[in-house]
Amino acid sequence: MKLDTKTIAGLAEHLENCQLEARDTLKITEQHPELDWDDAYAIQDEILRRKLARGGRLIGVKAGLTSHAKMKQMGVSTPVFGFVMEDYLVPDGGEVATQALIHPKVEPELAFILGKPLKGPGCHVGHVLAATDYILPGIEVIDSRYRDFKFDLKSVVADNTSAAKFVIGGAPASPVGIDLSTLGVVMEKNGEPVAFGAGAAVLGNPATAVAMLANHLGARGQEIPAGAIILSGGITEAIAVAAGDTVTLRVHGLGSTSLRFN
Ligand code: 0L1
Ligand code: MG
Repeated sequence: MKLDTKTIAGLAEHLENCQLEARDTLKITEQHPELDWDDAYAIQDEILRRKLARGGRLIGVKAGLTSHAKMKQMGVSTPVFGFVMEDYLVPDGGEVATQALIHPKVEPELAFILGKPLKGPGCHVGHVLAATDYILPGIEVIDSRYRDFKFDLKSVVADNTSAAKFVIGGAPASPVGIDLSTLGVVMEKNGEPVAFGAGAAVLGNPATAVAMLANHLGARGQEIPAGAIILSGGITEAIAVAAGDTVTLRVHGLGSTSLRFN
């Protein structure tokens, strides 16, 4: 690690305040070009610690930048991992206060709900399918705290991978027997299809992203507990939204979920 504990705590406080006050900032590597991967995840961990200390509840984890479309959109080449809190979850068909966000975008994802804990290293797709109770359509609302979404990967990790809100819903189904690679998704904004794809866009199979996430946490001595919600990453590029927009995600055989920005 290149940063000391005080600097990590200060950067976590700064980034979390930007989230809580819906204001943007320059990427933190401008001030701290020496910041390394361990520093970036330590800042993310400190943001989580702050939320838990205030009574927040951790309900899941997420993989980001898992599709080639998304990697190309952001000019990066590796996935990143973050967490989601209970107050990020929007009821299916519910509303998101746009004013509480900086510049939200939406991503069509698959959510995995674990029936059993998942732990790396050595986690693979078979383990993910065996541990998953059910999968559901999920829309992630990302809201980078960095001005104009201009960042590098380490700054994004420190900023908890732009996590802000998400909705899940539709018809839960066991992933066993479903070909997740050919699972088709259509995301609509105000009734118009704006993004299409299939599960294969996420590293060939969204369960691969979940296995990578379990291995990432396993390398840090952590497991994903039973009951956790896992967002496996955007299947298409992210789509910008504004107040008044309604977004619906339809996934073949798994129904639909939606939210509205007020
Ligand atoms: O969930 C995601 O793929 C977001 C990763 C962070 C990058 C971004 O803000 O687009
Ligand atoms: Mg995402």
